[in-house]
Amino acid sequence: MTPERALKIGITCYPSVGGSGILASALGEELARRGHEVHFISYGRPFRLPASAPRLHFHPVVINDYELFKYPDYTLPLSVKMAEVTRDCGLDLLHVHYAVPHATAAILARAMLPAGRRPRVVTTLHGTDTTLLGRDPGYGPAIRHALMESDAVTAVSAWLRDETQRLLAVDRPIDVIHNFFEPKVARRTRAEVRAELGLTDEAMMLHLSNLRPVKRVDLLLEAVARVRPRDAFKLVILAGGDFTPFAAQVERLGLGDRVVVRQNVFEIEDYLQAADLGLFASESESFCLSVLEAMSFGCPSVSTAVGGVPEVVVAGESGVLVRGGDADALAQGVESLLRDPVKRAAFGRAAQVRAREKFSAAVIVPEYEALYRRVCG
Ligand code: GMT
Repeated sequence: MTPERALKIGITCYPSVGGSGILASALGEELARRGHEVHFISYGRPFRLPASAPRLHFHPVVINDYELFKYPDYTLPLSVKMAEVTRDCGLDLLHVHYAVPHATAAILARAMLPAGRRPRVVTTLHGTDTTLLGRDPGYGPAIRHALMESDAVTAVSAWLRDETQRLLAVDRPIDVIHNFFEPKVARRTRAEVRAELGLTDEAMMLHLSNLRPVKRVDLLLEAVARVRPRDAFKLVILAGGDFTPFAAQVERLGLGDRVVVRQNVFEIEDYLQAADLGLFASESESFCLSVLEAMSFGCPSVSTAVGGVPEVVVAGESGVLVRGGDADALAQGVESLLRDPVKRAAFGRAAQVRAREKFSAAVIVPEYEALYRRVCG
């Protein structure tokens, strides 16, 4: 049997803190490790991408801020760069993460190239590109067009696939390829991290997110304030956004000595391995990569059962899921795990096994490779 030819893949994502960029970076790294040539095309180097690795390339998109325009445009220079890299490096396909504006730019790039040099376009939907922007009449029709014109569309959960088909009336097939997480080795010991956070005997409750309104950090703090006994835990927040708007609420709820915030942390593994439970109160979540990151370290979470989260966590087995918007239920879920370390450990073990068996690179990356082979013919 002849070995399959390595592919030349362009990847576009948001390079800053955010689940879609994290996933796209990890995918690019894994594809390059498997022998493919991977070209990232974006306005900045994705923050979790290694500084250098074999077969991994980065092509910056330069955006000029012309006085003529009130708002600088990114879509056109991105499409020109995509076309240029496809032509110069002989890319087989462009895989764009988050539809806006990446899918539109890829469709335009493909149209700019002569027949025979055109790349296949694969669009991966991550969540708010459908659930927020898809509802916006100023974006919806353009997103729908880009999805209909893509050679393949994937969604990170079955829930997101169904939402996309419903909200955008997209009657084409959408492949579900769940997210994956490949934990790196922590740099510090659990004891070192706990000492840095000022933890003694308390359980470490962890929340990590970009703190956008959809994450309902306000609800999360309300829930934490109801947890008893209050000296049984500390809440550690790894903030990929500005926490200062929540400082007043922390004070009002008397949580000043219970909450520790770390801003823009790169070594998340250090904190994940030290955590005893995760807490997530999102009002919408297509997947929730952070829950999976915690699971990979044997850390079970209490989370709202919204969107695709029930596809990640098996309630009562690998974590606790509660009704969205319910601070009491979140607090009770946390207490149930704080009170019962044996149950917590059992959930943690089940979570880690599930993360490895369902959502590891070894399971998910071949699904993307199979999809690429399918569209490339
Ligand atoms: O809204 C965010 O949290 C960012 C957004 C993104 O595109 O970076 O996250 C979405 O994609 C993540 C990776 O696939 C998913 O884990 C998140 O659940 C999803 N967020 C929402 O659906 C709100």
